[in-house]
Amino acid sequence: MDFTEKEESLVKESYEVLKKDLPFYSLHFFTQILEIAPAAKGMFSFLRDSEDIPHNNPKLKAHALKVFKMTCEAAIQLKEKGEVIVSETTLQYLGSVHLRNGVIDPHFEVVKEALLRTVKEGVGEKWSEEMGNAWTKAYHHLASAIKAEMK
Ligand code: HEM
Ligand code: ISQ
Repeated sequence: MDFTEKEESLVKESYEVLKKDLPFYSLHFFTQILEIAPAAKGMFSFLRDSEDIPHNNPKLKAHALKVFKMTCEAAIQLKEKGEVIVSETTLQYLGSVHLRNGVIDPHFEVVKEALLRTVKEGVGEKWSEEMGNAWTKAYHHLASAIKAEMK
C-alpha cells in the first residue's frame, strides 16, 4: 500500500479543520448521510424519535468525531506501516454495534460519500482530488476491517 507523506498530511490538515467546529461538521456529516440515504434515519437512536436532526446532540457529536478521528488515524497508519490495525476489542465492539443497528455493506459507501462531502465543505478552496483520494483510501481500510468483523 503506497500511502504517501503528502496524502497523510492532506488528511491530517483537513481533520484539524473538522475538529475545530464539531457542532457544525458533525451535523453536516449526518445531514449528508440522510440526504444520500433517508432510510438510514431509523437506525440511529438519537434520531428515531425526532422530526429533525437534533442540533448540538452530544452523542451525534461524539460519534461523528470518532469517525473523523479513526479515519485520520487510519491514514497515519497507512503511511507508517502500510496497513491499518484496529484493536480487536474496538473491532468487536464496532462490529456488534453496527450489526445490531442493521448496518449492511452498501451503507459504508453512503458514509464514505458523506464524509468526503463534509471534508470538502470544511476545507473549501483547499479541496483537491488528491485529498479526496487520500480520505477514500484511509476510510476504505478502516471500513474493511469493520465489515470483516461483521461477517
Ligand atoms: C455507531 C463508527 C460506519 C451506522 C457508531 C459508533 C462509532 C461508529 C464510533 C458509536 C459506537 C458507540 O459508542 O455506541 C463508525 C465508523 C464507520 C462507521 C468508523 C466506518 C468506517 C457506519 C455505517 C453506518 C453506521 C456505514 C450505516 C449508515 C451507525 C449506527 C450506530 C453507529 C446506526 C449506532 C448509533 C446509535 O444509535 O447510538 N459508529 N461507523 N456506521 N454507527 Fe457507525
Ligand atoms: C456513526 N457511524 C457512522 C457515521 C456516523 C455519523 C454521525 C454520527 C454517528 C455515526
